Amino acid sequence: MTADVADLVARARDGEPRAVARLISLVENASPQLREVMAALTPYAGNAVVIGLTGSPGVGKSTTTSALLAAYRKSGKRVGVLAVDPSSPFTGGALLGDRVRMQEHATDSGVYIRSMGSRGHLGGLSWATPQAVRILDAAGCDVVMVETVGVGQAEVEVASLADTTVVLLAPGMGDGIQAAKAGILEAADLYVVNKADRDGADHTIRDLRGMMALVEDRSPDAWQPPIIKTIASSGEGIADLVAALDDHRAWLVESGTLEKRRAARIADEIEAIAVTALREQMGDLRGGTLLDDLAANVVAGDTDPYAAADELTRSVKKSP
Ligand SMILES: Nc1nc2c(ncn2[C@@H]2O[C@H](COP(=O)(O)OP(=O)(O)OP(=O)(O)O)[C@@H](O)[C@H]2O)c(=O)[nH]1
Ligand SMILES: [Mg+2]
Repeated sequence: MTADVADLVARARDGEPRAVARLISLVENASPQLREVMAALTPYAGNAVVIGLTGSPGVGKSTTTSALLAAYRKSGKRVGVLAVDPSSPFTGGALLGDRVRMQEHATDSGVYIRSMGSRGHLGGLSWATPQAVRILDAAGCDVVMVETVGVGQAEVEVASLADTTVVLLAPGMGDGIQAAKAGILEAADLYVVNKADRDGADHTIRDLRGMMALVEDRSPDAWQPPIIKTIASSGEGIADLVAALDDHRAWLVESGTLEKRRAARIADEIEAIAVTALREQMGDLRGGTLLDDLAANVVAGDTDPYAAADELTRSVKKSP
């Protein structure tokens, strides 16, 4: 079904939740109308503070997000939440727990909460997430939080979509530190050691400090990621987390890092859109048989993979 984009965009900018939901569905379904949506929305985006939260399954990302949401709502801010599951091909389902945990906010008109899976479409989450963030941003959210499960490369990518990336750990979850080793350490602007009511929180902090020392940037203007201890389920430490997020925001603006990060992020987004378009074109070439034909030629020894790739890219350039 085609949507009246101008009308949807106008209603979304008025803060109508159903219009916002509809626009995000266009992203999820990789609708051809997205081009028009993004052209209409981009002038109104760029005001929201985008916070990424990542960490191993069960560390308390949703509980923390929900607590932050409550804190931001108290100060009158409009808040969007995207719960992104890189491993889930479906929307909903796997993230039902999040819905329950965020239920208390469900009837608040200053809040949008949305779960997103990759649905296995081309480009995946690195393609879809920034567009969904832009919709929430243009719809007037002051803060957009993106929750992703820390399971691998995908969360590093999604984390890089945020202005500020929060990495959560919890005591007794050695794999949390393991995940930190796998590259997320460079992406972290803030650490949260959640479940501080459990034994071993201080041990986790010590381990983390050891890991951080290995990647520490000692230049005088560099940001030093703080470690915040929280009990998200009772709200303890959440005020400290809000303060640390504000500090990081101020540093981002003053150091000029915010602008640089945003430009880098948009470059990634443009690349993801272009690569997706190129892949689609390759798939469409000669009714989708060109790649198969080339592969057959390589198998038969008539050509080599490089020459075949050249032919493929030549064909893409030729197609409109
Ligand atoms: N004891 C304790 N439990 C907590 C705390 N924070 C969250 N929990 C509990 O830990 C469990 C997992 O919390 P979630 O917020 O769903 O964790 P998550 O990281 O979003 O989980 P996934 O999205 O499944 O990766 C829930 O049962 C929470 O109630 C805490 O500070 N202390
Ligand atoms: Mg969660």
